[in-house]
Amino acid sequence: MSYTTLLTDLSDNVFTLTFNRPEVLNAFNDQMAEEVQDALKKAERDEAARCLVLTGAGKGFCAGQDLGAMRDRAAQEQGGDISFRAHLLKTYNPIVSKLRSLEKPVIAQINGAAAGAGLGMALACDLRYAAAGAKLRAAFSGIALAPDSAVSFHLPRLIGHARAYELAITNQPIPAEEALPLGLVNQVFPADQLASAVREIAVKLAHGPTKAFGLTKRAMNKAFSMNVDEALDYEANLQETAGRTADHKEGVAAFLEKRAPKFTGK
Ligand code: LHQ
Repeated sequence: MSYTTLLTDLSDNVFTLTFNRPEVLNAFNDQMAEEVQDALKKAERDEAARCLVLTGAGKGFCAGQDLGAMRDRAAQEQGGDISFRAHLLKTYNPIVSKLRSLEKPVIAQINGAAAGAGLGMALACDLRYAAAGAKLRAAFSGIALAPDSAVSFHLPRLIGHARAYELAITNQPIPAEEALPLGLVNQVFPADQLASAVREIAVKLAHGPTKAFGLTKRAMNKAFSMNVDEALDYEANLQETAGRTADHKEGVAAFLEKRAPKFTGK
């Protein structure tokens, strides 16, 4: 599949997916939703892709649903109604689900506004690095909608119920500098240094023990729905798998030989 709404790149074991509809701050139309799903499947399958970076072309990260495209589609539908449920099941839900289940580190490089489903994409990533001045905004209540794209799931887990609910219903924009102490982003960089700083982090992660990183993600995905004994048992199972990887053997050997490990992701 060749893409018209995305740019993709695989180099140094980092798979970069750039939303590329800058004229609408990379808002999603149906084509982009389909292409993102395809690209994520490729990144998941490709063993050379050991870390993913999601970012946006131009001055935005992603402004969520393209509201103009939605209006145009509604005008074409009989009666003017679109099933939002059907739309979500076909577009954002599989993307968010894949971002969470994909067992490689996924970074959101938030270069500019992240709103609505675009905020959902950023929150579904494992790590968030933002440009100073980039704004995060729930946006849903601005058009009288409730959160989707797992914003209602991730936001309270990241910042607690009261703040999450407040951001959702007030629709107040959160600049990256304020998002940092809230725990919404991991780090903020000057806008002109964001790409190179994220690249450095991503390349480092892409040369790490990919299987162990993936198992760590699997464990933490489950952690909130288990009690401590279940978590201990689950960890023991995952450690059985991690302990059998070539990277584990290499890590121990490197430690004992007092040298840096060379992880291959196997
Ligand atoms: C846009 C958009 C956009 C089209 C900026 N669409 N053009 C929705 C519907 C149904 C079912 C299920 O799910 C969903 C999920 C959702 O995502 S709902 C939330 C949809 N998103 C929004 O409501 C966000 C709307 N955008 C904004 O609030 C602002 O644009 C933000 C805060 C993102 C950025 O503000 P600014 O930096 O001031 O940029 P801007 O507003 O000037 O936008 C720049 C251009 O991008 C502008 O076009 P123009 O031709 O005037 O330059 C905007 O119209 C266009 N744009 N977002 N979502």
